[in-house]
Amino acid sequence: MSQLGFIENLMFRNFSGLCAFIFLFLSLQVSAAERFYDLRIKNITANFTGIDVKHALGISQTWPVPKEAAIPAPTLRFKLGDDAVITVHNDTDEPATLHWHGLLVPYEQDGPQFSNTKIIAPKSKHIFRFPIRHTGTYWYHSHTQLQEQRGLYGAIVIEDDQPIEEVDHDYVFVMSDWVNEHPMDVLYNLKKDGHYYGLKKSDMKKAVVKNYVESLSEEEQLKNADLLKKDFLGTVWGAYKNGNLDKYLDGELSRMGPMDFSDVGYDAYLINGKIISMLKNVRHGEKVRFRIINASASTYFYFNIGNNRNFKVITKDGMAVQPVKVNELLVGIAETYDVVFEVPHMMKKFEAKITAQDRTGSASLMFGMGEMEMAPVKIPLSTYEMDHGGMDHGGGHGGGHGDEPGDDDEPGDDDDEPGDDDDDHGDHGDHGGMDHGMNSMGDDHDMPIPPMGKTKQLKYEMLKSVEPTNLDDSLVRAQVIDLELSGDMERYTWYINGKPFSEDKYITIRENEVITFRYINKTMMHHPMHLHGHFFRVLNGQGDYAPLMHTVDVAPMKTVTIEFHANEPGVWFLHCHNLYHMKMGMARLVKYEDFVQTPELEEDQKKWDSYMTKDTDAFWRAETSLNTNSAMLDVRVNAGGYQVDMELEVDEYDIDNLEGEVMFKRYLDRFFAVGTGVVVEDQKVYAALTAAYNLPGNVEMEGFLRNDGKAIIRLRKSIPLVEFRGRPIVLDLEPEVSYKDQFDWNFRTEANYVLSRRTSIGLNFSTDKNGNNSVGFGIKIRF
Ligand SMILES: [Cu+2]
Repeated sequence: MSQLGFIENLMFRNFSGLCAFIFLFLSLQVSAAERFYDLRIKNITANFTGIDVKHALGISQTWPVPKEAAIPAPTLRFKLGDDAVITVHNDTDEPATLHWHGLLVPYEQDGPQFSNTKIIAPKSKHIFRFPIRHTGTYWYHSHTQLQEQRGLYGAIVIEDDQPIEEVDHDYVFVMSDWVNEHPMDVLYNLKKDGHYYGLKKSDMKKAVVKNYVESLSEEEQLKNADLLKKDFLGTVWGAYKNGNLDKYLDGELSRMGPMDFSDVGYDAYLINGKIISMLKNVRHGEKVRFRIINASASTYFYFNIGNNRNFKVITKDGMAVQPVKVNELLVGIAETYDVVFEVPHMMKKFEAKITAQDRTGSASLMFGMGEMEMAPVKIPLSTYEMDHGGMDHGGGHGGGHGDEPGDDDEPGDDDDEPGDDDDDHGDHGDHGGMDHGMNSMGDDHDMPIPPMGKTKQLKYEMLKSVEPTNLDDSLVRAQVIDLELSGDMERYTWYINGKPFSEDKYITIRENEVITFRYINKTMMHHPMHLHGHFFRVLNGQGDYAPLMHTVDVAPMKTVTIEFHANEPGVWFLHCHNLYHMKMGMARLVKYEDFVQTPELEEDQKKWDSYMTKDTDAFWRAETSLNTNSAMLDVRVNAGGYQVDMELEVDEYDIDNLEGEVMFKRYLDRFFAVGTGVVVEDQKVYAALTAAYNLPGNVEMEGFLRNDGKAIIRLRKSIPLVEFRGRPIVLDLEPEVSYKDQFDWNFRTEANYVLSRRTSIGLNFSTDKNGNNSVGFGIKIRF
């Protein structure tokens, strides 16, 4: 429907529409700077992978131009100095919110429920009004539940005051991740086991490798046959084969264990809502600007054009930076970059490609004409495999800490002569394997064929603001606030300074001071830390020209320092923009001292709080095994720092042999829990105290003290030994010693072959001090 048609529709078919039109017309007369949007949050059916997904959410636009609800939501465009007036109708039957990510807005217009803006109740609406104070590329998304993962996100473009660079085409480039399961189920699965998606991800990585190898010539296929044997399950044998046994042991010693770059096994990655799409009307020799927005819920993306062609980065998080030429970006969740490049004068079609950082998949946008020049395939890495030459992964950012191996001294960095702006591709064009998107500069490398050619990835250190960003020296500097980021994959809880959001909500700051946050990442994952309502300086070694950001990537095991002038009184969210991390605790509210929140919000919270998922919610999991010699049942119910563990075992299927315990525990920190409960043994029930501690080496130690004076200490260790046909064989060891009048011991071990998330088959063996041995086999089922 054309805009005129829409107005006609409003005027003649709908009286209230007519009134709205007259009102809008009048208000446009009053202030030409008011820019109206009328948006409707709707339930939609999405289908990205051949499966209809009914729980998707989209946004339709009824003003200024009607648009159907889709993923992503409509792009909102403004000019500097505009007054944005955005009416958001919630047509669904669940509460919703929208947050304007990166925009400086008054406190109560920011969006998040309970802290800033009232919930947009089902079948109601909310009008947002705020002045547009700066230019750039931003986005908006739901800040309620996991709606963002269901599709509630879209771009915001605020036109340049004066064009940063004249281009022929200016496109938004919204990247996102998609999972067919309901995101709440995804979260439940992760709460059962942080590595829940390990098998799915391994299968996806194997598929990427297989497709890649099959695309090669027969000769190359033979050379690369080893790729097909890669182990993506993090087994000890796999680590040994890759020469990474030390990293496996380090991970175990530090009790972190393996972490992939993303916790979720996604079904699709999207550019503007498409896995593969084509940009029409882009001609050779024309200049293109992509406004890259990472709107994904938990995926960092590599961005490449063609066979590692250069492009210029001109903004980060909407703020202009001194142009820097690179050929790869690693875009953190919720970050935005504007890049500019010229379509080379050659009869080729180019692939702009985004690859998920965990390398489970990609999405492509083609442009140009002629033979295809694809972007290099990023071969998935084994769990403990480091990138060869530090070329394209791992700690890509790490603001101010450029100590990544091979960061800046790779071959290929220096072939980027200044002044080759208009012909910045020649130096990559003469490498072989172009047909397969390969850049086989592998002669001097010991890898079979490097999966990537020369990459020059953007590092934060390269970002330099156009204008000085230094803060007035006369301002009072508050004490540096350390924010340590950590997580627990066992109970899937994420912490700042060892506490989830529920246990420590506020960081209080004083107006007009300079606030410094030092993010210390103690995990093997990246955390994109976003602060609402402010731009902060990232201290990356650029002095007065430190770049301004609203979201900063904190790379694994790295420290990043930011500072800002506290001049936006209010209460503002500070959180990891990995949606699942935020929801499970990695969040705070930055509160200006003496700032009083509107009482309305408290009322709102009373009304809607029970609807919201929290890091203290209860999640359960269960496992049962039926063996020839025994049966077992384990149930765990976890709610924040509280946990109930029930473990029962019946030997020889004789109820007289029932053994086990039910324990109620309180976690005092990530590794240590104390509790009380009952122990069953020899047809008697005892009261008991318990203490559980996760020892370095990821050995679980549990002690029990029974009311009859018996003391028991049990150790548990699980070792993924080896992969067989894409599935792991896991060895469990469980020695136990006890004392009452005399020492006693028993030992149990199992080897299980994991068939699926649900089932394993295995052998077990147990023995004790009295020489009672038992061997059995059976099946294990997880719920
Ligand atoms: Cu995070």
